[in-house]
Amino acid sequence: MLRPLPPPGTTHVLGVLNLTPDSFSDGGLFVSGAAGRERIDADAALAHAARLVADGAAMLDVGAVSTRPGSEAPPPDVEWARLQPVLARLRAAMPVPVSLDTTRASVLRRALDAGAVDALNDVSALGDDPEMAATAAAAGLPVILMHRRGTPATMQLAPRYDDAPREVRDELLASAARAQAAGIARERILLDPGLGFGKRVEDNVALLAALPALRATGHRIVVGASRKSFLGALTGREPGDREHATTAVTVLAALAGADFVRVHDARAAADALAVARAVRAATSPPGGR
Ligand code: PMM
Repeated sequence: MLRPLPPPGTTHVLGVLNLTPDSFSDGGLFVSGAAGRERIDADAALAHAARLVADGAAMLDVGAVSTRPGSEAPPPDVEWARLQPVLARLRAAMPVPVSLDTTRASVLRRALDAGAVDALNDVSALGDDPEMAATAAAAGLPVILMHRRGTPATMQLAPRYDDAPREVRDELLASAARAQAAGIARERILLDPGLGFGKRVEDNVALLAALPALRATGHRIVVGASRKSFLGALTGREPGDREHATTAVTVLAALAGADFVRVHDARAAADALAVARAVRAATSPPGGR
């Protein structure tokens, strides 16, 4: 049985659990050792997930492939070998829905067989694997379609947009139409502008400014800015020191009506959202007082 996503109408924390040796801000916490002989510290990963939930994550996003600019994906068997020791235990131990951050249908199928996933988070918007849309549709999964130009290996080489918000929205809507044609119900399709994925600093900023237009598509929205390099460019801070900048994006996303913020530090986000929610609730509707 799939667990339903947290309800619409407010912004939720989507807590990140990266089972990777090489993610840019939290790689190597739970996966260590040489390729082919990796060691997964499942207990530490579970403890981290429990802390994310205790800190306010309403959903967990688990991934085992780094999408860091310039990175190459490992084979699907390596991806699954990282997920397998953690995923089913995690799903059983945690009271929240779990999304799987993968672009491979074979990996999603194994996770579904393990009864360990409630949603798909696909950073290729179902584009990398021709079997992904049908696999997600058959399972009735909600899907997060994230916008990306190019692949992680190439995406930051020369990103260029004339009008990033319009182009990203149009490309996401085209992805959503393909997902619907494959049998995924419209209300199960969430859109994510893919901050940092083939975008310049100014594109990321413009995309944040234009979140209300993405929300106006009627799809639920996910925003992932946590510790990303555009925040480093704006603040001069290293990845481990971008939490305040991340929190600023959390507030901006909440005020723009985003449904999820995908973050590494659930506590900072949950606190910021509590304040943003209270202020939104106290804001008079147009024509009101
Ligand atoms: N960012 C990363 C990975 N997966 N998924 C979605 N939907 N949105 C994102 O912005 C996103 C993602 C890269 O960040 P990480 O390496 O810290 O997980």
